[in-house]
Amino acid sequence: MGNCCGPGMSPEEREKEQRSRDIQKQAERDYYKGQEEIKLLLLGAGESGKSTVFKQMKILYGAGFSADDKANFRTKIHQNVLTGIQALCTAVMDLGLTGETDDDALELMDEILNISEGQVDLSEDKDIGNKLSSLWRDPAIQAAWDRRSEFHIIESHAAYFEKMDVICAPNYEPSKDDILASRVRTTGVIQEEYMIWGSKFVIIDVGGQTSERRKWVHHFDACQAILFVAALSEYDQYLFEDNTKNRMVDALELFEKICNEKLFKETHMILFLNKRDLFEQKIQHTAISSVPFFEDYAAEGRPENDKDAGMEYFKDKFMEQNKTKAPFRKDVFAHVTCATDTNNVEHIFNACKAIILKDTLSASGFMA
Ligand SMILES: Nc1nc2c(ncn2[C@@H]2O[C@H](COP(=O)(O)OP(=O)(O)OP(=O)(O)O)[C@@H](O)[C@H]2O)c(=O)[nH]1
Ligand SMILES: [Mg+2]
Repeated sequence: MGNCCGPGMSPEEREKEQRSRDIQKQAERDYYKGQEEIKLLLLGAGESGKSTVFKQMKILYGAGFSADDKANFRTKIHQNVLTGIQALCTAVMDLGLTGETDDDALELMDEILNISEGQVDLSEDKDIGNKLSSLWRDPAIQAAWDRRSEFHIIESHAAYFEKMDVICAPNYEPSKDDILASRVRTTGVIQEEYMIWGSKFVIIDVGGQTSERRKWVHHFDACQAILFVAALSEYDQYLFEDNTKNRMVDALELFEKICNEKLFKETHMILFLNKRDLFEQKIQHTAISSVPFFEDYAAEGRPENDKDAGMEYFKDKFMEQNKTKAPFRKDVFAHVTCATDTNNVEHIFNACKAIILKDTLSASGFMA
């Protein structure tokens, strides 16, 4: 847009121009308010962080978590802790790590493996916190943790394992961070409505595991933007539902399908390269080029263990999946995110405001 209030204008012209701009701004504000609804669809593979972004929307734009929500999350967190430690105990056996510890610890692992999912009120047994903490510090369990890319475990749950005494205490009430770290696989579709930037938003969360993906198509129409979430940190991990499929390769293939999908020709594509915090930790000890599929990382002389070079490499890989061509060339707006960090999500979401609203504005004639 040119400078409309240029030096050659008379004071009257300048005033008229200013008035016209004010009217346009007000109309834009009214337009946002009158907007029927803006649909945002969260897509991405299982465990990429979609529901975590969805929870952040509730924190940022909704009522937050009620006492009932917290009680539910408490049960989920207990399940997460138990499942996580049980996965580590099983890995000690499967990976032949029993020699790293003593008989007492092995007996304790047996005891923990025998707790069934129904018995998950960990706060009922006052010793359980100590038992789980001592197992977490056990050398065989730590050796299994170091090899966690070889079995399924939620990496961010190390934060729970570090504070087992708090989580297993009788009056434990999960904090906001504990709730954001919890993991419940989404099945089906969940949606919530919020007023954001003066407009009604409908945010839709779906399950990302392969069996869930066929349900997505029912929500493909009439969404203004897609937030595609991909976990940067999962370059050395395999799918929960198929332990032969590398998670990053799966995410790239999925993004290729979504980005080039004809139904999304007019839909804005926002890419969240998520789990930045876990990626930054992992890249210090797991070279990207050491993972089959990503050997080309080293080919162009990129520095190993360099988080910025690593992020750029994966970002380029996602961008290469965009095969759309002019005049329908799609812009993909990529952001590196940490979905468990409320400030980060708020900041990035605000940065997406213009993109999300641009379509509706241009349809109304406010933007070229
Ligand atoms: N450390 C860390 N953990 C994250 C981040 N984003 C998500 N997580 C955790 O990763 C796990 C999986 O996240 P979800 O939001 O449940 O993943 P999802 O994409 O909804 O998975 P499905 O429902 O199976 O499709 C949860 O335990 C989250 O707390 C992140 O940026 N950093
Ligand atoms: Mg989910």
